[in-house]
Amino acid sequence: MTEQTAPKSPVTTEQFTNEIKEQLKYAQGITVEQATDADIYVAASLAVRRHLVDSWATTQKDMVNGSTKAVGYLSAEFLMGKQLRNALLNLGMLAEFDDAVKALGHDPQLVVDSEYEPGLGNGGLGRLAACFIDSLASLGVPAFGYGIQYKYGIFKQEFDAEGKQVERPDYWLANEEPWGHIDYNRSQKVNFGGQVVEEDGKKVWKPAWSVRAVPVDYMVPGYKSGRVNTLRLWSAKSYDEFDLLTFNKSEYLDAVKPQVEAENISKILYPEDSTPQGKRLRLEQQYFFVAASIHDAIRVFYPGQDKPDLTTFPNKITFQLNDTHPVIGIPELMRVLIDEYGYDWDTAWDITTKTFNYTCHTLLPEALEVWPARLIGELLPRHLEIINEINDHFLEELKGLTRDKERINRMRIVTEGDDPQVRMAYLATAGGSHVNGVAELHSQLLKDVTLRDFSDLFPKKFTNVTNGVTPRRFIRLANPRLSNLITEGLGTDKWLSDLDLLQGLVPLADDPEFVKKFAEVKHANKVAFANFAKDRYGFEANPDTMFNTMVKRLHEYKRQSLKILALIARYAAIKNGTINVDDVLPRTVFFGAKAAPGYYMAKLTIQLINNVARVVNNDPDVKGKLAVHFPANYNVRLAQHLIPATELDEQISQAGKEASGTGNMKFALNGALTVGTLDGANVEIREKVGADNFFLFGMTVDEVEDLYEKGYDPAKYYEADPRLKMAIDMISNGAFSDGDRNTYAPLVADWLTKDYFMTLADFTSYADIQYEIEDLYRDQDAWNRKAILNVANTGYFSSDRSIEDYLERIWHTGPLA
Ligand code: Z16
Repeated sequence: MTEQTAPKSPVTTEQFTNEIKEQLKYAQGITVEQATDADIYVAASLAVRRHLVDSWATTQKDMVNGSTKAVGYLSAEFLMGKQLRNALLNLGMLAEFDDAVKALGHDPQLVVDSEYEPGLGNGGLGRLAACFIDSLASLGVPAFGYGIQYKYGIFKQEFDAEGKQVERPDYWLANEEPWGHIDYNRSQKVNFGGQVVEEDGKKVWKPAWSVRAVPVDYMVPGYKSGRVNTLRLWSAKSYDEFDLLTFNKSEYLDAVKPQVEAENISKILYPEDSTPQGKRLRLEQQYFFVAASIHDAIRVFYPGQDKPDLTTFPNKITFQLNDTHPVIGIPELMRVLIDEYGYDWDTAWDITTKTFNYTCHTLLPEALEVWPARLIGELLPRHLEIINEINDHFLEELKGLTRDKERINRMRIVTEGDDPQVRMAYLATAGGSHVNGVAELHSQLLKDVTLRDFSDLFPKKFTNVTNGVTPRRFIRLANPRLSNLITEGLGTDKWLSDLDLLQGLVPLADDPEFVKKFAEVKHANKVAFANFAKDRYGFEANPDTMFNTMVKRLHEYKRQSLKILALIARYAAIKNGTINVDDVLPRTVFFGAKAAPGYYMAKLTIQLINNVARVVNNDPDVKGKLAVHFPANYNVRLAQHLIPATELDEQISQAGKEASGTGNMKFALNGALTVGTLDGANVEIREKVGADNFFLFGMTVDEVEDLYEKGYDPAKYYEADPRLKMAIDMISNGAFSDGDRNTYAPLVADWLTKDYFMTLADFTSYADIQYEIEDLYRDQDAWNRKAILNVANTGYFSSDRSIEDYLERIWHTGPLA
């Protein structure tokens, strides 16, 4: 007997069918006969939403009235993915939905597919925020996600005839969007520009223009908690009043321009993953959503109070700063407390530092935001004053802690010189209670390298919280076959809210019956993906080959180039007979990756991958042995289809560069084996699954460091491994550019002379481990045993566990009573 603890549907199929009909009729004015799949989608979504509102209201009420501190997760990105099936799962209505939709004459899958995926994030950081708010709600912790409702999400990727990336606007709000609730009556005014003047000895900010921040609320249902939290995304609207303008009215058109352009603030998501561009509009976005959120929290927690006692603010809510993007919130809260509520500096600082905590998501120095003080001064003159004052106070504090003047100078929040810069990571570290990295190795490197001076002087501030992913979306919804098998194997479905229970599968890895079922599930997922790919992208993938996947943003440090070089080497070896065709393990390689539109090398790498795919897939010599597919526009939906079908996952960044990775967790939990370096969360995944069940290769962080110190010469590696030489020469000779030798010359030149991320140095060990991988794969039982052990031992990587760690180490709060 299997214990089913999943939520029970609040409606029968008949009731839900009627609710959909009602929505169609009264909200949309459409008859059942006229309704398209998209109409049914809207109607069903609105009907489902109604089943959440009571819990939503109670959660809000309990949050405000109770004594449990709430969490405010401040994030410029929330990469939510589609909403409908997630809401159905949490309500226990998946089956009722399917049956109701069928009763209305529609295909449930097509109805679900009508939802346009909200892509309000770039990659890992945005998806992590989405997993975290899912877990907060599922654990019953009162929380707000605070962010921006961009009108245009991450661009839609297409490939042109030459295989180059083309970006198309993602106008996701062009169609009816039933999930967001616009609440005009809870809007906030956000000011910009102007000057600071002194009035009665007090600093008064006279802004030049302002924008109206209108909240769009998304319900965030918890799994089995009965709680529904809020994701509040701010949308910018202009005011029709110009009374704040301090301009000369004769220059009316010039003067109103900023006002007219106000709505631009929430127009578009910046498509840079970990390489900020330092653009004015981006700072406007950051301040816009953070200022609105802070004011909103004060409104929510001190309803109707003119003179609230804000010394209690840190007991009401704790703000988590997701990367440096929302760090302007620190001087904003200081400004609010001092200028608007009349607190003295020390009291304001005490409240502020108790309220904020900062998560760092990177090790790349160029990813840590640094804003020119001049720009901050133009947009937020009062904030610049406060930042300078924070800097002064901080330097004073440091003098009490160390006599090392150089160290104090290195730690300046605002740099010296005629073009001073504000280091947002330093501001966040000084202005909050805790700083955390996102995997053990990353947190260690933060302490030892990136924020070394800070951790030496404030060791207690630093902690680690290893990332996680939600098992609801990434196992249950993405992989129902495996979910059913897990439930059958464990005799309960409780694992969905207590992922450590997966441990119970360990003995089943040695049960031939279970291994067989597991193999069947994986194969069925491969077949399903092949059908999906054929239908959606028009390519044929053979499910009887190994499915090998590398999906993530395109970045040099992630080393898609290592994968493509090894693949070309293998292709060449088959063609020139270095390996016997009969000894080649048939493999299908999938890539998915978007490049930042201005990232030249990344875009060239995309072009190369597409052209390698074109050449390999059309070469009869390797037919049935090697195929390469690069479906465009990798997004959450494609992830949900591809991850469950994957057998071998690639996590091959240069050691010390990937802060954590979260794809690695999703793959392991779905029964893929990983080939990876000792980087980010790979280290912990390998520890949990056991070294025997992980394909480790490449240099360690220390080895990378040593080689760098010694002086790295990539050309040496090119000469030393004939496989590598062959691969690079083929690219140079135009094998993937119709004979043109120039197309990839910049890539080749970079590899041979710079190779900043040491792709060439790791090539040999990467190419060598492929033999091990293929030998194991030939023994399907042995492979599947290891794959099961990956599933069984990675329950730790549930975002529920991450949130529990945040609660214990940083937030010091918990579920509502
Ligand atoms: C991002 O997605 C990440 C870091 C960053 O500074 C900016 C963005 Cl947009 C990623 C990291 O690269 C990745 O290693 C990590 O797993 C993810 O954030 C979530 O922590």
